[in-house]
Amino acid sequence: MIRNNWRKEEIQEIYELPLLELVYQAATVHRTYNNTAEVQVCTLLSVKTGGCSEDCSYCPQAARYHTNVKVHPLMQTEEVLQYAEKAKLAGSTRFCMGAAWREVRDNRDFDRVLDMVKGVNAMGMEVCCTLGMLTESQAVKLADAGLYAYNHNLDTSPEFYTEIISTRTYDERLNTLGHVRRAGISVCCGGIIGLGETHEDRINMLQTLSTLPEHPESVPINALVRVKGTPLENNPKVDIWDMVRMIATARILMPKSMVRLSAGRAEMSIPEQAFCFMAGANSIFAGDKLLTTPNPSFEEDNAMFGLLGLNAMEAFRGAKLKAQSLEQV
Ligand code: SAM
Ligand code: DTB
Ligand code: SF4
Repeated sequence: MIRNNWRKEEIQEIYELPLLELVYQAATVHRTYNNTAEVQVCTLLSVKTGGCSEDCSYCPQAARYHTNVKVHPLMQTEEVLQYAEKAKLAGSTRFCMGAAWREVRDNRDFDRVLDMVKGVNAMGMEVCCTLGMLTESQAVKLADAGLYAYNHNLDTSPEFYTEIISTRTYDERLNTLGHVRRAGISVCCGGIIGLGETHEDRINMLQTLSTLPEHPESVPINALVRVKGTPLENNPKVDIWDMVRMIATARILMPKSMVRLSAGRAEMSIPEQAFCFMAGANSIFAGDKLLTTPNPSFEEDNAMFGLLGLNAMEAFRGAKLKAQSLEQV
């Protein structure tokens, strides 16, 4: 049963289960609702890099921190489509374009992003964007251009959020998510662990996600990538068991969502990643770069998939399953 009324105490009870019992329960939910051999393969491209006005303390692209990220204005459409083609040939079915913007403005850059969306959509890939805050009419324009999904993370709990970001509010994030949902775009929304939050903050973030009117179709769980020059550069490395616990709890709360083992894989061994798949992760970012930081290569991931008996999920699988379940109602 899909529930949107999870209480904090119930989530805490799941989150605090002995680790192997938690993984067992999550794996059971996973095989009840999903094909456990299938993993969605997404590729990210930073189409506008660095120079961002925000103060997100984890982010290497914020202009105010002195990181090694080179500022790059919005890429040309042709070049982006070449990257998308390469990602498709390497087996990706979702292509996600990221821009270091606070919000979308109605200008020529946005028109160019709409062209990119049309181009990637025409290649038969699921096209996703993460461009910051959106108005309702911008969400509709993206949907009309063929945008399949929009990524906008809550990042952490409502309570801890102000410790991490001061230049925008949690409610603004939730408003954008509402605009995306109402425009009929698939919602991709998750968070980061390792920011210095407590277990309670993680539980509260999971509660916010799992009590949205509809669960996000994708829930990325990122381990903080500690980038030199950001305020969080000296945070301790995320413990693998914390990642497993987070993924397993997300899987139990949101049985049908794609739970994405997102940032942080470059610092994880294959056995560690295998544990995350066991705990219900069924999506990854592939390709040797996330937005600005390293990630395992396509070759390494293909070898891992071979070893673990995993297959890349076909494109539009989520949409097809949703249509089928609506037919059955
Ligand atoms: N500027 C837009 C925004 O903030 O919505 C889109 C791009 S932003 C880089 C997308 C997401 O990447 C953030 O919300 C955050 O969850 C994640 N992210 C950024 N830097 C990260 C890091 N160092 N480690 C892990 N995740 C990170
Ligand atoms: C998400 O949840 N993680 C991705 C994607 N959505 C946009 C971004 C991770 C960024 C990691 C730091 C970087 O490479 O700059
Ligand atoms: Fe800018 Fe997004 Fe990075 Fe925040 S997370 S600084 S909004 S690019």
